[in-house]
Amino acid sequence: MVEKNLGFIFLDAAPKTENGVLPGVFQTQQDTYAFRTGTTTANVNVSASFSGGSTQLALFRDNNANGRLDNVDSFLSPGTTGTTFLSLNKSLGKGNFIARVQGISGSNMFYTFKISRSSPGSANPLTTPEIQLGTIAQDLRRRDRISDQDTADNFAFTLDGNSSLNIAVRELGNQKGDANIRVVQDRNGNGSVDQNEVVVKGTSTLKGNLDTITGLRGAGDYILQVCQSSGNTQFGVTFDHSAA
Ligand SMILES: [Ca+2]
Ligand SMILES: [Ca+2]
Ligand SMILES: [Ca+2]
Ligand SMILES: [Ca+2]
Repeated sequence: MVEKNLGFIFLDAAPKTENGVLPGVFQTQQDTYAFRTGTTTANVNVSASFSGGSTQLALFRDNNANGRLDNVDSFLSPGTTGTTFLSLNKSLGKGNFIARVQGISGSNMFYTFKISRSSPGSANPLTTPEIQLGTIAQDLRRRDRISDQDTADNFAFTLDGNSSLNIAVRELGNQKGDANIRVVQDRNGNGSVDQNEVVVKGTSTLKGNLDTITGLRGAGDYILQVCQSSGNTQFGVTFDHSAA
């Protein structure tokens, strides 16, 4: 078990990366990463990428600010479970926090942990493939939501060389929240969005409840990022496929 203190996470700095390994002993193993945040309420994005196993990522408030997970600390729901890609996207004010990485497997579980803190309204700097859509070869619809508890959603998809895609994200319901969208490619496979990896940013309508990207083409792996600009909202995504 590793207890690491990452210190202060600076606003809009490059994501911090830690490589870890949980021993494969058929018992739940865990590492913890403590961090501090400043007065600006900002989007904190945390991810853990494993090669397999049964894994979990959870966030706690470090109430006694000692950098260690103990009984007085409080769980900040929800945690995420999975096998390969785990992520949390939360709006957090000033405080002391701990991210806990857990896993259980018969063999050693190597993982990469990432954390970033970005200004409200800015896009998610991490490329974790949270929602995996596979190759898009026909029209596709999805619904999801963004809120202070989940400030960003990453939709991972693949296009072949004969496809063209129009993407529309519409805020649903009472429209009290606003989202912004962009498509990125993690070309160097490091799990974050580097300078030359933004493919296209979405265009917003004047009224602001519809964001669109048109004529996306070119064979490759992409990620549509739907990010909170303000408030909480449900949204619908339409992937409109046509032959290029
Ligand atoms: Ca503590
Ligand atoms: Ca969501
Ligand atoms: Ca998310
Ligand atoms: Ca990258």
